[in-house]
Amino acid sequence: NDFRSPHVALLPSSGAGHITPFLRLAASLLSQNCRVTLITSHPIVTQAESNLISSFLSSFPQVTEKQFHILPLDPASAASSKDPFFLQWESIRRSLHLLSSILSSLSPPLDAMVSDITLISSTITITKPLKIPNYVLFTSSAKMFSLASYYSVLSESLSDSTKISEINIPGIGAIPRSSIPPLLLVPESLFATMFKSNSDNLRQFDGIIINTFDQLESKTLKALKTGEVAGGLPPLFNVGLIPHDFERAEAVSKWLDAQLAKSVVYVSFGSRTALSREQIRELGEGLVKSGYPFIWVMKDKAVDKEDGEKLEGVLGAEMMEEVKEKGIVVKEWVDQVEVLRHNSVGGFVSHCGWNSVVEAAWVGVPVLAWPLHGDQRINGEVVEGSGLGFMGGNWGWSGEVLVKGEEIGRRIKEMMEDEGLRLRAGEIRDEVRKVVGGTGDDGLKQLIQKWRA
Ligand code: BUP
Repeated sequence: NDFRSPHVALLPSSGAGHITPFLRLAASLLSQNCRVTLITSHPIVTQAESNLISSFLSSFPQVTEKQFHILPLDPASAASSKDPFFLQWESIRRSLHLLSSILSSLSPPLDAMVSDITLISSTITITKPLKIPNYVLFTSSAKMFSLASYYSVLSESLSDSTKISEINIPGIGAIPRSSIPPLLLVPESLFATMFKSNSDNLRQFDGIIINTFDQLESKTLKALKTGEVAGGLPPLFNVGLIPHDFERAEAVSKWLDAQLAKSVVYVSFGSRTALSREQIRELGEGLVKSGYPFIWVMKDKAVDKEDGEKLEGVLGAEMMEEVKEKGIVVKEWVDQVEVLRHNSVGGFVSHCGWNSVVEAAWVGVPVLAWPLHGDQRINGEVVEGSGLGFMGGNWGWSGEVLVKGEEIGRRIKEMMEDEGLRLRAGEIRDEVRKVVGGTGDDGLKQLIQKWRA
C-alpha cells in the first residue's frame, strides 16, 4: 500500500490568493507520487488566475484538468455584494450540483476531494452521496481558522453586532472588535452568510488542511489540535504550502541587482485590493520620504482585467516624477517570491493576505503589516506575535482612514532600521526550512498516508 498513488481532486475557489495555495498543494502532492485532478471553474475572474493555472498545467502535464462551467447568478443575488470574488464563490457554490457527474466519472475513483473553505457548505452535499472522503483547504491563518471553527457557537450572539467588543476564543484569547473582519459584523452580508454556513459544515469533513508553519502559530495549532478551541472538529493537518517553479514570472531582477543589500522596500497589497487614489498618492509620498529605494506593485482596480489606467494617470505627473527617481512602480504581475528572496530586499509592506505572510516567512523578510480587509488584521496579529514583523499602530480598515505619507515613511524607516526584526525574520526562515519540505514535514505525509490506506 505504501506505493499506491492516491487520486485526489482539488476544487479551488476564485482569486489568486485561493488558487495559489491549491496549485502549491497540487505540486507537493505530485512530488509525493499522487494523482491529481484539478477542477477549474469558468469563466475565470482575473487574468492572474488564468495565467497561474496555465503555467501550472504546462509544468505538470500529468494532471487532469476538468473544466467546470458555472451558472450565472440571478440578478437579485448578483446585487447582494459588490465584491466580484464573493460573487464568484457564490456562483460556484450554487452550480456545484453540476459537478456530480464529473466526479463520478473520474477514473480511478477518487481517494479524496479537497475543497476551498469558501465552498464547503455545498461540496459536502455532492460528495457525501458519492462516498468521496472530504477535506477542506483553509487558505488563511490557523488563528483565522480558530475564529471559523468557533463561529458556529458564536454567531447567534453576533446577530446584535453593535454589542460586541471582542470575541474570546478558548485557548486563543481575545480578538478585539477592531480585528474582526468587518463584514462579519454585518450578519446579513453575503460574506457573513457564507462564512456561517461554511463554519457550520466543518464537522462533516474528514480532515482540515491549514497552510501554516508551526514557527508562526505553534500555540494556536496546539489549541486547535487538542480540541481546546472547539470540539468535534475533524483531524487537522498543517502543511506549509511553499512556492514552486511553475510560478516564475517577471522579477525586476536587473534593477534589484543594482541596489545595495537589504536596502529595498517591497510594497504590495495583494491581488485584489485597490487603494483609493488619495491613499495611493499618500503612499507614494511615504515611500519617497522613507529614503529607501522601493518596488511598488500598484493596483487601481480589484480585478486586473479592468485596470487599464496608466501609472501617470493614477499618480499624477508630479508624483510620477518623484517616484521614478527613487523606485519602481509596476501595475503588472511580478514574481513576488523572487523579489522577496532577492538579497537587495530588506522589508515588505504588506496587507497580510495569508499567502504573502507565508512567503515572507519562507524567505525571512521582515513585514510592516498594513491590513486593509477581512482576515488581514488577524493575520497581522500572527505576524506581530511571531516576531516576523509589526503592525505599526492602528491603520484603520481600508477606506476608513487616510494614512498620511509622513506616517507611512516613518513606519517604513522603523522596519528597515530594526536589526532585531531582521534577525528574527531570518530565524523564522531557518526554522521553517529545517522542517518544511524536509523529513519532518509531518502534515503532508500523514495526509497522504491516510489517503493511501
Ligand atoms: Br499582486 C501579486 N505577484 O504581482 P495573498 C500577487 N502575487 O506573485 P490576496 C504575485 O499572489 P486573499 C503579484 O505572492 C501571493 O501568493 C503573492 O495572495 C501573489 O493576498 C498571491 O497574499 C496573493 O493571500 O488574496 O491576493 O489579497 O484575499 O485570498 O488573501
